[in-house]
Amino acid sequence: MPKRFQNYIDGRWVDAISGKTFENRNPANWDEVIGTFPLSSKEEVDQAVKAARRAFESWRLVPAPKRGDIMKKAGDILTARKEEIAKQMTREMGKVLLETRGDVQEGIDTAYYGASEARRLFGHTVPSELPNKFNMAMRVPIGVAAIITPWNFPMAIPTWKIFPALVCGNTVVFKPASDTPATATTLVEILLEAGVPPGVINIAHGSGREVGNRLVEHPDVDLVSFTGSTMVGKRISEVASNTLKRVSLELGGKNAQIVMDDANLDLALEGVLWGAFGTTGQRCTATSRLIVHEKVYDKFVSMVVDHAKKLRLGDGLKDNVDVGPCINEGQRKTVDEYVQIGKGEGAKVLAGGKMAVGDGLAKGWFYEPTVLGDVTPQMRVAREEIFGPVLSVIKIKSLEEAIAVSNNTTYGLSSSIYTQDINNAYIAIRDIKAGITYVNSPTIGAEAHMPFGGVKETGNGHREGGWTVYEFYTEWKAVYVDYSGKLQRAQIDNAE
Ligand code: UN1
Repeated sequence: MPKRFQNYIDGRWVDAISGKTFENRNPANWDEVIGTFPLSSKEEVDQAVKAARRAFESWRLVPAPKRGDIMKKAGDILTARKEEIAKQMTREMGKVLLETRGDVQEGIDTAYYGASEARRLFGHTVPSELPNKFNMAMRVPIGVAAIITPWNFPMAIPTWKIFPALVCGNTVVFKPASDTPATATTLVEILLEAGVPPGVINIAHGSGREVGNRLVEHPDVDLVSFTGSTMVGKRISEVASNTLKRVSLELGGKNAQIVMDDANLDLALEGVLWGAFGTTGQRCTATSRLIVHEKVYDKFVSMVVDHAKKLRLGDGLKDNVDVGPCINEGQRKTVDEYVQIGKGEGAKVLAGGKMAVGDGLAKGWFYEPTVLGDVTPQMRVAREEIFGPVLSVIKIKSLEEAIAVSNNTTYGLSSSIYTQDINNAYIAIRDIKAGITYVNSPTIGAEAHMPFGGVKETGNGHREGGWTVYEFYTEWKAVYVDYSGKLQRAQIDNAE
């Protein structure tokens, strides 16, 4: 019998009110059921929001450093359980063990960063324009945060959102992706073990249409943090505007790695393989385009193709595997559709280009690591997010053209340039329109204590990670303390 998981609402582990469940299966072996999960409805969301609202009144009064101590403890538990969680995550969503360990590590880093930020949460003191008066601006908690997360970083992304939300004194209703509900449940268990009080964290499993939508429209939810597609992000933004919620959106990407004629090609090769095919290309930061200078194009593209063909597909729990499956049937289909669209537009399939079959692959959603050559910037495979193991290669003649091509997308999350010329590097840093630019490293690999997010249709201006996310989860309160003992009128009593 597969394990039966539950929601955690108002301090209790419970089934869906309807009793309905959904299954979660291993994408590398669809015969393997990870567990069954409650298929929640609006009622569960309403209960969770009510509990979170009630809990907010006491949680906001817990000193921030004490809340930080709980995050520290959560980090310690994650550290102790790292290997076990990584294995569960690989079974649940397919990426290789090396990467799921990294995913847990990102959660650990986020926990320890949060614990330290809890002792800062700096405000400002500002001189008053009047005598015997003290001005300060301080951060205050906001209320109930709805946290809606994707499946590609089942531990890291929820921690990016939930830890700072809690450190800042907000309470949480968590709606994880239906493809990774087990890892999400583990995170909630860890937070409870670390000392998060009942009601402060709630988890409701189910569909975006039902659970996610209700959270976004709910009048008593103050904050929504969402990572996912641009299409869904726009819809969330629209719905949330009816109740004037603060919304943080982390959306799609079409990230490019530029390789200049002076680049160290061996280094650039390692970078592009890791960036394009790590997590089976299913990162919002994945390298989806490779922009190569014409002088090294033939040489570098053949290096990439040779190595892409050698990548070993399989169950990510096995040692000799480089690339896991796509997350589900729909995603693999989308990948294949894009490859067909690319071919139709005139791109050449240089490696991969089809669903992978063979030993140990028959029951998983595997797709061969794919390199598309002769891609032009106008093609859909050069502009649209694919979210799979597909790399579109574009030839350019100059740095200026490389940057223009890199910018030729509605997205702006991550970017990369390989060059040994410091002038090229700084021009790229200045002119690439993206939230993140790497020099001589791939488009993936953001660190937990740096701002994470993008421009254009990648987001709505907020950042996750680092000190920046603490802006999102707090509100500023301006405080004036007049100790003059008389009425002092700003703008009037200090006039000449
Ligand atoms: C994502 O794909 O949504 O920089 C997050 C990276 C990881 C985070 C990716 N640290 O690729």
